[in-house]
Amino acid sequence: MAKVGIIMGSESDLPVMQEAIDILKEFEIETEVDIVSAHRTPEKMLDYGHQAHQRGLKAIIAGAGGAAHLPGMIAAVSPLPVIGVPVKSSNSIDGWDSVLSILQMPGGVPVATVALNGAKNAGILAAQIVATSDTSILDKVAQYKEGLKAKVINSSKKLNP
Ligand code: RP5
Repeated sequence: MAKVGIIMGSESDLPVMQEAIDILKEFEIETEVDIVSAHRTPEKMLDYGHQAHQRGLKAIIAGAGGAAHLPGMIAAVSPLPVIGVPVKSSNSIDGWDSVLSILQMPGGVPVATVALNGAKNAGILAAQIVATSDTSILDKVAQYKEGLKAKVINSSKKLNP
């Protein structure tokens, strides 16, 4: 059963959002991936937001660019934690429009916003949410972090043998 829902406003967001899909695959967390547009398929968006938790999802990653309303609107109707990925899309001025649309949510409706095009971190954060109730995932996240540490130590050793 999928644990993390990954949605995006357009197929054009997929190259960025693929990083979330890939890292969750690395953690062996099942995902469901779909295109859900706040502006072009508003009914589908509301259905998705209302129903996601009933399918057993633990977190939703939502990516969108430009006037990026998808993450916030999903957060408005879903009780699940929503992680927003601002995408620097073709209709974005310079990315700030997506960042601010996703980041500046009103009180009571949080969206955990990652960096511009930061889908990999969104995936890791979703894995950490799943890990709070799954020790095997917790171990995998801990191993991942050890790997990050090892890489830096190796780079440092190469420069300072
Ligand atoms: C947003 O508009 C989508 O999330 C995408 O980032 C952007 C452009 O969409 P397309 O015109 O490429 O379909 O809603």
